[in-house]
Parts: sequence; structure tokens; C-alpha cells
Amino acid sequence: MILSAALAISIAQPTVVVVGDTVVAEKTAKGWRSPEKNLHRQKVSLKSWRLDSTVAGFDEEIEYDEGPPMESVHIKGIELPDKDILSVSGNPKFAPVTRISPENPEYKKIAVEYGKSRGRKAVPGIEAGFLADLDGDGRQEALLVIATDASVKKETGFCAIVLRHMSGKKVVTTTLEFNGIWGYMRGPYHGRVYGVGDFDGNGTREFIYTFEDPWGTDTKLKQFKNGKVKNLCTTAWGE
Ligand SMILES: [Ca+2]
Ligand SMILES: [Ca+2]
Repeated sequence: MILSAALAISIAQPTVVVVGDTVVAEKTAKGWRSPEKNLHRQKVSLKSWRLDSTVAGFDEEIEYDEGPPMESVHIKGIELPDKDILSVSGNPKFAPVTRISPENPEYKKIAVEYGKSRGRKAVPGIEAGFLADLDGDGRQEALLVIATDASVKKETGFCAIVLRHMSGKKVVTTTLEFNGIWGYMRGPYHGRVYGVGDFDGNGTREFIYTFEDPWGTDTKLKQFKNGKVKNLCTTAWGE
């Protein structure tokens, strides 16, 4: 009896990933996907996390809104003052994330070298940086938001999110996002990392970040495994 009751609860509750109050991913039997209408009115027990600290739990309800301006799936009635909060339902295992100072000379140099490798004249810096063990092998990888100042001319400015990881004895830089058409229809872009961990309890870690400009936000849920990055789910919201 007790076991079947516990199973009924775990089946009834969807596994969702929430940034601020926006539901950005749902895990189904077929894998991760963008949230859909079916989540409307479903109850979830969320665990919240802010990169390197604060785990809080709360019970909430999901609301689907068809718009206008555009359809959205969000947590009903919560006003999170801090958009940096990541919440996941079920039993997520969050992994520690350490911020890298934009003033760190080693990383500043990496940013400059990256800009050169992309053939850009404007000198970029570290807009934000994060260290975390993305694949759970005990070694930390670095996720860097490398960007030029918004004042530079549109032809030379850019924003990128890159992953630095070891491959054998070499450090490899993998570009996850790059926008260099700053100042035309979109931009300037910014990147933010929200969290790392095994969100769905399948033994493999995921990580989540946003790439955004004043017009909208792309949220991407990814996996780094066996030296390769795989996109699990992309959800866009905004104007
Ligand atoms: Ca690692
Ligand atoms: Ca997982």
C-alpha cells in the first residue's frame, strides 16, 4: 500500500526545471522538451538553488498562459525578486558552482585570446565566469561569458559563451553560443549560468544557462559527457 501510494505521487508530479518563475524544461519518458500545455494546473514540489548556496523547498502549481503577448508556462502566483534562482521538481542533486572574478588575470587573458581567435578587433573581457564539474568526473570545467563592451562598434563587438575543458592533457575551448551581429536587429547579448546537477536523477549531470538580449531569452539545458556537449532542450521567451 505504502509503495503504491509513493509511486502514484512520483508519477503524478512532472519533472520540471524553472528559472525565476518560468518553466523552461520538462522531462518526459522520451527525454527533455520545452514545457507544454499539459503542465497546466499540475502541482510540483520544487527545490530552489542559487549557484553555490541556498536550497529551499516549496510546493506550487504550474500555470499555462496562451498569451498575448506570447504563450508561457510559469509557476503560479510566485514573485521571485531574484531571477537567478533555479528550481527543479522531484529530487535534483545540485552540484557546486564557483564564480570566477571578471578581474582574474588568467581568465582575462583567455578572453583576449578568444577574441583574437574569432578575428575580432574589439578587446573582450570576462562578463561572467563559472567553475563546476559538469560531467561529474571530479575535475572542474569552466563556463565563460566572453563579451566586448556594449559601446564598441557593431562590426567588432560580440558575446560568446564558451566551455573550457580538458581533452587528454590539452585544454579545449568549445563555443556554445556566439553572437557577433551586435546592434543590428538584436543585441547586445548577455549570458548567465543558472546551475549544474543531476536534475532528473538519471545519474548524468545537466547544466543550464541563458543567452539573452533586450528582445528575448533563450534558455538551454545541456549535458557534457565523454568530452562532448549535447543540447537537451531550448526554450525561448521574451518580447
Ligand atoms: Ca569534469
Ligand atoms: Ca540527469
